Amino acid sequence: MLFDGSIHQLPDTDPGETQEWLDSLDAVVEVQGKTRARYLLSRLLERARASQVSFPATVSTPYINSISSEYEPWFPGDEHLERRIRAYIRWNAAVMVVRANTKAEGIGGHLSTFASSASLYEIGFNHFFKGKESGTPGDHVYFQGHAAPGIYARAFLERRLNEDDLDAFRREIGRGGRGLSSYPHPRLMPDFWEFPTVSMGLGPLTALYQARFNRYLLNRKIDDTSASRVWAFLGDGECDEPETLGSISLAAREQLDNLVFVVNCNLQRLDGPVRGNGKIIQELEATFRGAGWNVIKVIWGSKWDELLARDTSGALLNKMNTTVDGEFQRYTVEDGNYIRENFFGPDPRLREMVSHLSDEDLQNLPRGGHDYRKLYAAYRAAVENTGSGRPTAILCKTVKGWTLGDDIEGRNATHQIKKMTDTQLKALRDRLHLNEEISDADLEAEDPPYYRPPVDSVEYQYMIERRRALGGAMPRRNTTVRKAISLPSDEVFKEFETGSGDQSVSTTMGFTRLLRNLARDKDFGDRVVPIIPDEARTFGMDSLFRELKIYASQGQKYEPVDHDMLLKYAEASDGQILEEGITEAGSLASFIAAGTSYATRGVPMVPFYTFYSMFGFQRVGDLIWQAADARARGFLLGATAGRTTLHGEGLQHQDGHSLVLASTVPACRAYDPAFAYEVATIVREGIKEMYGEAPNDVFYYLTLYNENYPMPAIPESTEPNKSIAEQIMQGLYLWKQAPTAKHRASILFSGSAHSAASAAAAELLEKYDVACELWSATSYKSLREQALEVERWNRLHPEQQARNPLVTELLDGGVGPIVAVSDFMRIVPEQVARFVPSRSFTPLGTDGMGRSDTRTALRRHFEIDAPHIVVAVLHELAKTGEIKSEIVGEAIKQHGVDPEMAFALHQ
Ligand SMILES: Cc1ncc(C[n+]2csc(CCOP(=O)(O)OP(=O)(O)O)c2C)c(N)n1
Ligand SMILES: [Mg+2]
Repeated sequence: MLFDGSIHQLPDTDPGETQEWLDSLDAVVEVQGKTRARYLLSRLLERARASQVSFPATVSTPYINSISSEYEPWFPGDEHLERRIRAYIRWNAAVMVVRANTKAEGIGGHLSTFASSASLYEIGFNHFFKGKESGTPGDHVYFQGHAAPGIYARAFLERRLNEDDLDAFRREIGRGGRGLSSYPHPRLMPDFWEFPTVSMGLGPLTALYQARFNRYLLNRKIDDTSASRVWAFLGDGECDEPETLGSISLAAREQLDNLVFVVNCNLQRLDGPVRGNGKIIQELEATFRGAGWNVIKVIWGSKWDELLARDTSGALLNKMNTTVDGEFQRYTVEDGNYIRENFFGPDPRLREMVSHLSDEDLQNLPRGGHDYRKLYAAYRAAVENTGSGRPTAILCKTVKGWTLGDDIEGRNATHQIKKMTDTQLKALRDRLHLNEEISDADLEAEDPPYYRPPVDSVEYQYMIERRRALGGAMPRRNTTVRKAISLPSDEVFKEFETGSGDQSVSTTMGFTRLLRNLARDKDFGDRVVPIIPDEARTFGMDSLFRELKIYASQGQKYEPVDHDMLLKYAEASDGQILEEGITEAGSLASFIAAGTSYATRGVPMVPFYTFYSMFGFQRVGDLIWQAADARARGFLLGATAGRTTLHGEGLQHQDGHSLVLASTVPACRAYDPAFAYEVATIVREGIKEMYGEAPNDVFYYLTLYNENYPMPAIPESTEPNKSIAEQIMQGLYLWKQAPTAKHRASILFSGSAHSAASAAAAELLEKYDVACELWSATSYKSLREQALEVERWNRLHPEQQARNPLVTELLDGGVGPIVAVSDFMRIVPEQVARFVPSRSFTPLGTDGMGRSDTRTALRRHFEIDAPHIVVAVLHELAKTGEIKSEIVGEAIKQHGVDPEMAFALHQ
């Protein structure tokens, strides 16, 4: 802040001159008042800035437009035509929601969000948003989710959609799945929507990181992104989400002047006012300016300019500054007389100021967000701000439900209104001046009609010409590759097949080595995007700093403390590693930007986001879901996985359930590898699946453990026509065949549980004459999905020979009990239990909250150590009478297992 004590610590080099300035100010305050004093100070600050006298920015300005009318640029559009086009779009957007809800009660949709933001979008469509038609990626526009009907309505006018399409709004099943999705969902409309936004806060966050990723691509000389601007449209209520504002300082730090936030400040959210007792625009201005953004406020429409020009006393400005949002909302629903009495009336100077205006005039004094000239000026300023190094936030004051009539506009319930009566529709038609296009008779029909001007109309020609000039219709998602990717050579993966000999290493170390190999690959290496949230040292990935360098848009302006060390903290403007700092949400946003680059930029990039397992799915699960919607490709690596393998950290760190959460994400392939060759195989095959000739829009989740053990070599396949690689990808393979013995059993292990499984197998053979085969279960999720598919096929093809799920095929014909053990909850292996009906299936896992202790103690506590596996196998054998129950009892005793110990399921 400007006004603090720090100035008194500096020497006053000319006290006389200082005193003169202060006296002048005192005189102005005394004689002409505070308003005049403020005015003079602001002019001085403006002059100082123009003379390059830098001083800390003030964080807030008065409650008026940032751009005064004399600085507004010439408006290059045809006002009349644009108003007509907006009217058509407004009409169709409302009608599609109304029709949807008449046809299917409760199907929902939103009228009032788009009604408040129609001009915000139309100024963009007609004058700013760059499309992709010329073969370039154009601008990246993040539409506010609840404004979707308006975006469809424009596409309808442009002939990209027809009436049937509009009638399929929110009807995403049927018509071969070609409905209009309720919100922007690339998953459901992959040729239309590019960016999912509807989970509040995630749109602005991902837009910000998209702008940052564009700079990353530019600085790394992978793609020239300089012509692409990122526009994010968001709600004022949405700004309460921590994700919305949480990263804005990054945008300023990274000098993202390629980023524009347009905040639709209709002063309302779903239930009521965003800041009834305050002023959301002022609050946001201070927040964004404080973070270093260029803020442009568009508060008042042109008709206010004349009033402000006559505000010599400052009374109007004062009234604007001191009226809270709750009151402003009230003025939108009351008549002109109420405004006269309550806004202007109490102060005789203001009452006099508007005495020449009728009540209707007062009611029609518009907010800035409905004034296309003001909006045009703001957007122009944002675009011209390129080069300043500052991102721009445009704060537009609008009315929620604008034009929708007295019952809807500005009402607290407006967000939820989905239906309009005939009378309301008639009023809307009149308000939009569509009487010629839509007759009373039209409105009496069962459904209100859509309307679009014919192809040879001037309106149609105008809007098409505008879009043509700007590079074609939007939004449009396209996956044409501009810069092809070459897959890594097999060499990269080879070394992992032979194992690590006697050397003990972890799968995390194996992965780090693999990542380095991938980044070194001659053709593929460039496309690798390692992402880490301040955890590289934990994972031993700091070894990559020096070789790959940490991305820092401004390079490294200092010599790091560890400059003379091998693992120095090396930053560079073309660095490859995105070291995000402590933000899992930001890291995931980078993952999404990199993982969708194949579509947004036509440049496939391969993100490897390595994070603290526990702070993945449960911390940023909604962003992972959004990644799935966005059709992101890439690898999520949950390091320090397992509730007992990560042992000293306690219950907030030890993850035994990410695989459960991963099983809820359809587009996620989840793996729990035990060995380095499994990790390498999954990454190799994953790259092929996601970036090969027929790419799939999925992403991979792999657990990585920090327990060191000798990595075995890849075993021989025991299946005649299937490689081990194929079997690893399918989720289960025979890792070690059973020896011969009296009894038989199968032990399934995943991840770090393999050592307990091997130890148990050895003991069972030696002491109890039980021969165990050992299976590595790399993905229960894959096994289950395949089984569900087969099960369904069988149900729907009752007259054909039933097929067997893979897991049934592999296990059901075996002999003896199955015990499945992992460092995750029991529900993970249980996903496939019912597909092995003829054998008993006992899952062992880490249900309950974590603890800090040694691995040995933890594995005993969670009952996943070798003795517990032995007991489980023996118990199942006893149940079938193969062995006596006393033998189980003895084993329990012998291993010091306390059968009466409380089961810590809820602890
Ligand atoms: C994370 C999340 N929480 C809640 C919602 C439900 N929701 C949808 S719109 C909305 C209100 C939006 O208000 P605002 O951001 O001001 O947008 P407006 O419609 O007013 O433009 C809410 C709470 C959501 N979509 N996402
Ligand atoms: Mg709002």
